[in-house]
Amino acid sequence: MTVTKQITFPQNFIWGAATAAYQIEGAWDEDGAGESIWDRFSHTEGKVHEEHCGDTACDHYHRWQDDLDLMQSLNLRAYRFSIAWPRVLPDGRGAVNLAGLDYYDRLVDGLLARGIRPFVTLYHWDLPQALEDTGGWPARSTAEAFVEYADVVSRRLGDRVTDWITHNEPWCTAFLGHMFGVHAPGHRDAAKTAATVHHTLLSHGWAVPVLRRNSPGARVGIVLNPVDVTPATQSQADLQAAVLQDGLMNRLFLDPLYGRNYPADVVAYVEQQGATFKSVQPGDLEAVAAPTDFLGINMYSRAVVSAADAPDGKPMVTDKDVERTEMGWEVYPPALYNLLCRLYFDYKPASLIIAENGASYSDGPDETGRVVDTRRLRYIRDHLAQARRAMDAGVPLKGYFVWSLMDNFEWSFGYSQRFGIVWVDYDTQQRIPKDSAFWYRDVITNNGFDLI
Ligand code: IFM
Repeated sequence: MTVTKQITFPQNFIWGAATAAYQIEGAWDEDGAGESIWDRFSHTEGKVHEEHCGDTACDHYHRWQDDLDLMQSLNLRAYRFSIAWPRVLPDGRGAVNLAGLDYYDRLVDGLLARGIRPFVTLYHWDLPQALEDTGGWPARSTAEAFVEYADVVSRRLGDRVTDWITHNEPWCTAFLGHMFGVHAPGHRDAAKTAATVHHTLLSHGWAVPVLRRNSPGARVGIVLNPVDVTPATQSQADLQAAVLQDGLMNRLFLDPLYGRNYPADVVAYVEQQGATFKSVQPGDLEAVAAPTDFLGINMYSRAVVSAADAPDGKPMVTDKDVERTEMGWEVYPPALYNLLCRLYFDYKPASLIIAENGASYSDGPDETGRVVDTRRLRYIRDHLAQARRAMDAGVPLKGYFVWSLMDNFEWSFGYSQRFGIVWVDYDTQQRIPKDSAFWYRDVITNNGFDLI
């Protein structure tokens, strides 16, 4: 006998999908846009899979109206997108490119006209190259420039946007971009990494009151990529490695954001690597800990840590025979429950949203044109069940955004990884909703689903 369990969500639960500017927009140099560090990085030989770049991506910059219609047909209640800083401020600060602002203005109006709530991310990794040239995130002046940018954008959109996200995954900005060199701007430097951690968080804290002033009554938060860390064994060495990993990926960001200063063990580790947190000035930590309305988390997998692995903060699995997505990431839905409970009961954010969750599988159209992506559907379903479990345990989870609305440019992996619930044919720019999209549409309609 098959046992069916009904999973239902509160009436006002926010059902959404997420994207980011560089990953979908294309039109990288149109209408006065400035160069971003991702333009420079992807145009540099050897940085991205098969020299792919975001020059055209999903051509969303030109096709946004059709894409908004598609979102509406999928019954999405919210859409999380990011603003390309160099489109608005081509030099990073100073002269505003009105054409860039107008574009996002139209996008917001288009969403609202379709009953879709915009969640705006200000920084999803596409720093203006001009700011990189004056020191990038390791320089305090970039944090100051971010506040000017937040001011310009929120003055224009703040009367209609009610949900603001300052940064997406500052861990990636700092570590992938400045320590491991696999993301723009491609540095491998511990000192730059530490300074980037601080300046991204500082820019967040400084921007919060600006967003509140320009967008009265709006909700403001940050999105992190915290990880559920598990030691591979109960050995002392593995336990210690797991504590450090948790420190580097989680506490290094969460502790200062929630008023606890940078964690001493991580600071000591960073100093062993020859870097310091000397960029912290009096008053900074108070600014970083500005109260927010929600904490957004992006969750894909977990980290099983052993002392034998370098403590580099990358989600990893031991060589167990586990189910993985095509990114090689372990599929482990209970990690979402663990993470949500840990974050809420340890840090007590005012509320939480799952700002990204999803999976890379390359299933494409069959001979009838249908995209049967059963593994993605199951992945989303099982994670939603864990999210509901965390809500039952008392976690104030307010929304869920699937990553991603459509297949797109997956950073150093180029177009080789497909996370979308909508298939994109990059030659024709045709969009085909996958089975997971239709399933998700029905989840939204019913505010839940049957778990068989
Ligand atoms: O595509 C990215 C996104 O830009 C940030 N979070 C993780 C996703 C999948 O790697």
